[in-house]
Amino acid sequence: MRISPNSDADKNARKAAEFVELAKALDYKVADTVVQERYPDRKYNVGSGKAREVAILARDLKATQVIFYDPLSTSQIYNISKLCGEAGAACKVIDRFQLILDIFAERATTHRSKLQVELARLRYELPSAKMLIALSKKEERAGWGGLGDYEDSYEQDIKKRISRIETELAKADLEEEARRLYRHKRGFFMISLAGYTNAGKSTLFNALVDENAESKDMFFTTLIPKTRALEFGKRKILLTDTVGFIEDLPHFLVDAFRSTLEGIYFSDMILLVVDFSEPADHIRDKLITCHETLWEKGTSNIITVLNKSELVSKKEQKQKLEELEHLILNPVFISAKNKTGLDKLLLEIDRNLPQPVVRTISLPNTKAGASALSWFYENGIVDEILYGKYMTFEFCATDDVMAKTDDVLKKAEEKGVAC
Ligand SMILES: Nc1nc2c(ncn2[C@@H]2O[C@H](COP(=O)(O)OP(=O)(O)OP(=O)(O)O)[C@@H](O)[C@H]2O)c(=O)[nH]1
Ligand SMILES: [Mg+2]
Repeated sequence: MRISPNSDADKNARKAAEFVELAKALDYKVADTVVQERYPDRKYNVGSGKAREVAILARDLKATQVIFYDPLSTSQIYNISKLCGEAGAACKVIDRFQLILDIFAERATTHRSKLQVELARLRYELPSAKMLIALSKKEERAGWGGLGDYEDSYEQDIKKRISRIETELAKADLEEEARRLYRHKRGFFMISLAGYTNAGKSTLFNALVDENAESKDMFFTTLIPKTRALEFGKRKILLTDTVGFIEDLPHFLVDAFRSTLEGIYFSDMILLVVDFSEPADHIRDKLITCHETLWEKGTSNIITVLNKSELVSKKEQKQKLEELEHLILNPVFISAKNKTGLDKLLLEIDRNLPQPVVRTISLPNTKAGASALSWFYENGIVDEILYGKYMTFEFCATDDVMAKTDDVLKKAEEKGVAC
C-alpha cells in the first residue's frame, strides 16, 4: 500500500485495515502488508526498491497474490509481475479494484447480478485493451512487428459485449421499474436498508421481517437485493436489503450496479444503518461516504439506525451522538443482534412516512360495484364492509391512490345505474 506524504495517519490505518478485510472476503490469508510513503512512481506505483522488496517477500512467503491498494495501470501490473517472476515468486499481481471485482463475481448468483459484474469487468478492461493497442502500434512503428489487427478486434469485441449487456440490463431495469410502480400503486411504501458494508443491514432485515438473509462478519456479504413485506399497524411496507457502501468504490462498479442502487434512491425512506460500536471518527468518515452517495441523488427521508449499541455504554452513546450530531438524521439506537430498540424504530418509521388517508366509501351493491371493490382491495386497506343497497367501508390508502378514488366511484355509479 502506498500512502501519500503528509496524509492523515488515522485514515491511512483505517484504509489499510479495511483493505485486509476485503482480502479476507475472498478467504485469502493475508501473509504480510507492506506500506510505503511516497508519491506514485510511474513504473511500479511504489518505488523500485520497494517493488523488489515486495517481490522477494512474495517469493519467501509463497504468496499466490500481490494486491496493491492503488489502481495499477496495465504496464505497472506488467512491470511488477516481471519483478516477481525474476525473484522467483509465482504470484498474480492485482489491484484493489480487481479484488473488489473478484468479490462481486464470487457473490453474483442471479442472471442480472452476473451481467452487472460482467459489465463492470469489461469496463475495467477497456482502458487496458486500448493501452495494449497503443503499445503494440508504437512497437510496430519502431519495427517490432505487432498484433495490430488482432488487438483492434479485441477492443471492438469488448465494446460490442459492453453494448449487448447494457441493452439486456436496460430491459431488466424496465421490468424492475414496472414492478416497483405496481407495488407503489398497491399502497406499499418502499423502504431500503442502506449503509456501510458490515454495519448489520442484513441482521436488521432478518429481525424485522423474520427472514434468514445471509449475515456474516465479512465485507460485501450481501450483493443481491432482497425484498420482503413488513406489516405493522395499517402500514404495508416493502423492505429491501441492499449491497453495502465502501469508500473509494470504483466508479465502473458503481455504474454497473446503478440500477440496484437506484432501488434505494426511489424508496420512500432509507434506514441508514451504522455500526455505532466503532470509534467516532470512523463512523464520521463512513457516514460521509454514505451521505455523499445518497444526497447526490436527492434522497432525504433518512432514519439513522445506530446499530450494535449493546456494545456501547449509555455515556459513550450520548458522547458520540453529540459529536456526530450534524451527520445523524433521526437517530434510533438498536441492537439488531439482540432485537432491541426495534419497537422504537417502527414508531420512528411510522412517524416519518406520509400518513395514510382514511375515507368512508359507498359503492352500489351491483356487479359493477363488486368489481370496483376489488380495485379498492388492491390499492389499499378495506375495513369492515356493511352490505345493504350500498357496500360501505373505511378505505385507508396513500395520497396518490386516494386521488384516483373519485374516478373509480364515478364509473361504478354509472355502470351501477345502467345494470
Ligand atoms: N454485536 C453486534 N453485532 C451485530 C449486530 N448486528 C449485526 N452484527 C454483526 O455484524 C456483522 C455484519 O452483519 P451483516 O448483517 O452481515 O452486515 P451487512 O450490513 O448486511 O453487511 P454487508 O452485506 O456485507 O454489506 C455480523 O457478524 C453480525 O452478526 C448487533 O446489533 N450487535
Ligand atoms: Mg448484508
